[in-house]
Amino acid sequence: MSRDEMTALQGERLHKTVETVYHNVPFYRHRMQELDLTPDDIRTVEDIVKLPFTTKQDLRDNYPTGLQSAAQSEIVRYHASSGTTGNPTVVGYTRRDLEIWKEVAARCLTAYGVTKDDVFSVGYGYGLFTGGLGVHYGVEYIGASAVPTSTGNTEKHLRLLRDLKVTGIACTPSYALYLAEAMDKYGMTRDDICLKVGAFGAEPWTENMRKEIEGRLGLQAYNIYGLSEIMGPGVSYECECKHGSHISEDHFYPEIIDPDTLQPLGAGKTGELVFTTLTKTGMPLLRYRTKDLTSLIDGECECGRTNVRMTRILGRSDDMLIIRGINVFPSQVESVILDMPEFEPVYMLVVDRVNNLDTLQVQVEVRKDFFCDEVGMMLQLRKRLADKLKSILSISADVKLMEPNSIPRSEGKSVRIHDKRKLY
Ligand code: DLL
Repeated sequence: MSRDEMTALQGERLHKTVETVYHNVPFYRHRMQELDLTPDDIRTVEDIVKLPFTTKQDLRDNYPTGLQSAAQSEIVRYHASSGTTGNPTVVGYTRRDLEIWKEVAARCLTAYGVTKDDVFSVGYGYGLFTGGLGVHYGVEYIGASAVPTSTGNTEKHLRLLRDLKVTGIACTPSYALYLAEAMDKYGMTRDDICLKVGAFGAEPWTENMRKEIEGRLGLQAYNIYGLSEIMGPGVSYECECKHGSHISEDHFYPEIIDPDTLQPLGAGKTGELVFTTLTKTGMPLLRYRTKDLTSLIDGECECGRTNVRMTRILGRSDDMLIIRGINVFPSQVESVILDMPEFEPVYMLVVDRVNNLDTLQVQVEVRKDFFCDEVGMMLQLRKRLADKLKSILSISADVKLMEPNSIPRSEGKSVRIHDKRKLY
């Protein structure tokens, strides 16, 4: 599509989206009324800057379904991802949303060269996380054979890669490296498998990791990006040029803003990525602040695709950590600790990568009155905290109980995260 055609289509879809949320979502109607806006003020994509932003906090404040636009009877699926504290972010999809999601996921796979002749292993988690089911339906849609391996059980995964002659795989880049390592352990080499392509995302990765994964698994490694609030995997994807990820901008309109001033930044400038959904009907979002830092690459790609590209995610403008593909906010850990009278509100999260798998250790100070030499009691306390953390974070943390006053206090901003992972 030419730029002019795309801009016209986006303007039309934007107007329709704004009209829909204005009438169906009180949150947006009030925000727009505060700004003295009606849907008629939003006609072209240039008008988007008049609209209010949406944040994860807004989703939390309207938990669970306050921002839903479609009637309950129209929602056919829910997914959920981590909120900044206890409440997850819930996203409802209509049948039409799932159709579009399937199509954008299939676009990614097609760009990687996947066809109906491929056997494709989906190694993202199936469940509330969007990775598994999101990629799965794209694989089926193009007629390739989906193998829903999900996460865990690496030995069975490797066996299936070999025996089903799997040619494509989707998983986090760190899990891809973990698989490569496990192959050594089980006495397999890359000649025992016939992988050709991999779709890696859900967490940041680098060019060096790409080289390493490609070398060890013998495949072409491509980026896949997405977030559940906007859809899930498939918001953007690399093509064979591996120079930026093409955004499905006919469905998700991207902007880059300065995270401090909230002003739009020009082409090529690095800032926070913001998306407005253009076709979603379950929970359309206006100017959703992803907190992901990146820049947009204008102009046509050598592959011939005309849709705009984004560079790799360079970081976040908030303190969200991605651990084993799961989003973790330090504030979630804090809220659990503050709820338990046995602990001081002093803690430290130590994140590391051991054998290509992320680890999380939560160090927390036990209050003087509760600290004791009785091992059984301390073990019980440790287990209670570990269980609560597991249920809130969806990943296991190694809890380390610390003596009162043993975690260093800082004079300025407290340092609560020690991320030892090196994205080399
Ligand atoms: O991670 C969706 C997804 C699943 C994408 C599978 C790709 C593959 P959430 O759990 O909502 O959704 O997390 C979204 O993960 O805002 C980024 O910070 C990060 N992220 C996702 N993909 C990439 C990527 C899924 N390719 C958050 N590179 C986003 C860097 C990524 N970060």
